[in-house]
Amino acid sequence: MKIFHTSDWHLGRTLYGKKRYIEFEAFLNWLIEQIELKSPELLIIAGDIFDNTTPSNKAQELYYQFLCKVAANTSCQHIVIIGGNHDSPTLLNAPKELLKQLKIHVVGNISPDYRDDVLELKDTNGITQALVCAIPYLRDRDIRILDEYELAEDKDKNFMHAIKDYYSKVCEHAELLRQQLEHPVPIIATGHLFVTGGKTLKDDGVRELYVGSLAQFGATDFPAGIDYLALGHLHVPQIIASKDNYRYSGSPLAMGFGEARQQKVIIEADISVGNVTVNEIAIPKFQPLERIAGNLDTIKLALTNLVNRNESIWVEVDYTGQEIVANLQQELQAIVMNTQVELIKVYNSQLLAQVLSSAEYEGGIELSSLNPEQVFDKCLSMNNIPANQQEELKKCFAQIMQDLTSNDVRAE
Ligand SMILES: [Mn+2]
Repeated sequence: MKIFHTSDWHLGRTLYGKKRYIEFEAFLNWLIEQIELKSPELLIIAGDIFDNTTPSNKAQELYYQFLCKVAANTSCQHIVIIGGNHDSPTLLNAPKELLKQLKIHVVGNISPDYRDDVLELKDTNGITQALVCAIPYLRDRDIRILDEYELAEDKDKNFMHAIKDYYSKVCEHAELLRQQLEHPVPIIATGHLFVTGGKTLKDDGVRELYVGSLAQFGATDFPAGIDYLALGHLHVPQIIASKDNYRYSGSPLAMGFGEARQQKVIIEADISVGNVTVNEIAIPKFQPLERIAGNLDTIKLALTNLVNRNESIWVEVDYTGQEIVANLQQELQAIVMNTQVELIKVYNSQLLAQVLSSAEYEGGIELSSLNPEQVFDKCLSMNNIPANQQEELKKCFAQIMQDLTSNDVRAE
């Protein structure tokens, strides 16, 4: 069976407030072309379809238009979609039954009976082609009965055990189904989680899954018998533990300037029982991003070179020079004015460092230059919170931040 594996679309994500719908649309159109060209029978989208739990109508429109085009106009017979940590499980699941009619299988969160999360995919003649273990991002409350007396140090460990158990029992059920079939078919598993040893890049937009967690999920914790493992969550495409058939496809778009130069891909895999051939298909860069760092002269020169390329480029500048340049933004803006180069973000590290180290804000710094953690740190020091309490408070803050972004606010 030939499949396409992609993940982490983050539809609706912005770059410092700049909307990126043109890029998302270009990617989806490109993906449809690839599906027409290579004719996969199955497309897997391994979570983080949307960037947040309340995606805009525009983001949803892109998603449904894409699904409709693939179902109606291509030979791709099945689409499997799982929820990621950024997704609202109930939002993904709302049209589940309707999409099922188009052979689009959505698993936003786990089913009441885990056996239902093993999908038996059939061809047009009704012959089973593959079994797919579709395991969305697992939240603690989904897979465990929470015990309020549980010790904090046991929590991580018990939760991680529950995740491993869940993967085991779903895959065991798939194995059982496989043995009952007349012809052996491949087992494909898809999940959204962090596997120990996975690569991330600074600024790639991957949100920590479990705050302060020491418990880990390793490559050897996946049950045996999986012919291909399609993972989502990490945004850098990669192979897990040197196993060519265990992969993260990574995100289709660079999520931040830090990964602007990284080649994004989708995975094409030909899967039969015990045998997989894998190929990465490079995704074009729909919007060139560039990151420039250095002193004023370096930045001005680099910026001029970008202007001379005469194409649309979005730029992030990080001024790291020694002297304080108060009107940096204006000086750089003068270079790119009336050109195709757009300054998306200018970091003035010197000015920032000065402001962060002084006791009071004296203006000149934008709040958007700071992340919430930096603001919280600043708050701790301004209020003279003793060092021995800071650690615990920072942990609580991180937990609150995570709850704010991962709660399924419209679930009822
Ligand atoms: Mn993601």
